[in-house]
Amino acid sequence: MTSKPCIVLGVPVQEGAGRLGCDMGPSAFRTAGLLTELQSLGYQVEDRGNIAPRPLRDLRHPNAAIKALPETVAWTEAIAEAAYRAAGDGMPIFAGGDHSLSAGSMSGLARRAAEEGREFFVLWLDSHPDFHTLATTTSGNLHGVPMAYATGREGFDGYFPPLSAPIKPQNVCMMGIRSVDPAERSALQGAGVTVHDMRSIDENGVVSLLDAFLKRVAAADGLLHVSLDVDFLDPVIAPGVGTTVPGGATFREAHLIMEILHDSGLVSSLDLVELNPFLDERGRTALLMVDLVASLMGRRVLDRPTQSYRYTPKF
Ligand code: Z70
Ligand code: MN
Ligand code: MN
Ligand code: MN
Repeated sequence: MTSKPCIVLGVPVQEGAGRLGCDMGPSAFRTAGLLTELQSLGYQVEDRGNIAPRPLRDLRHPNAAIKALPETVAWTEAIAEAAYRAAGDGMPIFAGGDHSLSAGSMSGLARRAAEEGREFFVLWLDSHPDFHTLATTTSGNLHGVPMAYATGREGFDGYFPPLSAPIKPQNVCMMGIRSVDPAERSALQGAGVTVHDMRSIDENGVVSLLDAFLKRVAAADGLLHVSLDVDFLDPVIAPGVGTTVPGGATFREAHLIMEILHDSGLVSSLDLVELNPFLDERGRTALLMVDLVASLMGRRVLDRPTQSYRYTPKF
């Protein structure tokens, strides 16, 4: 994977979700052992503490449904800058915080990748595509817009920070999708994003779908950002999230994805988002998320790599 240090950044943003509680996410990840797990896997770990938002500006948008636009913009500015800096120092791990944080993480990381002349890819593990623009969101919860913003869809100019390096939709692979609003569905049609819904996972299995994407990342010698929303997982195993959607990834599918990602050696950054400790049961969702990070970073049951790759990782 990487011998660079892991840089943990807490992002206690909650204004993008429809309810309170994600601000406790960074604490819950630390309490669940995020740092010690990484250290015990042999990584050097730097905890940069929690990011704070920039000062608020007065911003209004014609879509009256939108909630907390000044707050989300203030967070995005701060997160993007921290992401850009951290990507130069090691492997950034963003411990959220709601999914609006990915507007900042992806834009800052993509800017760094572009400066380094590297192609930037995203594996989006979520029940939602989060592909609304400011004009199309009906809930007004801005955790529903980060992918549209980071890929340079229209309508963010004058509100969100200008994008220096929009992510190519062709470089985005979504898995676990099962809750899509009508405007997102039509925007995804022909956008170029690879979307694997749960039906596709059931029909094909996670291994072949992930393999096909990782081959493309490897062929481009790309950087791979993984954005893991708690609601990717089935709510039976991960209840600590505000938007539970039935029919999610199983414990075994999620760990297998993480193990394959580890063996690929391609992952360069990670978002952990939407954990709501107020809704969790005795920390089990936080603990599961930390266990998944451990699998992603190289923990394995037996000392053998997963057997599935047909692409050639570039170590
Ligand atoms: C819905 C909306 C969403 C995350 C829920 C849900 C969006 N499409 N995103 N949880 N991470 O309200 O726009
Ligand atoms: Mn999401
Ligand atoms: Mn989601
Ligand atoms: Mn365990």
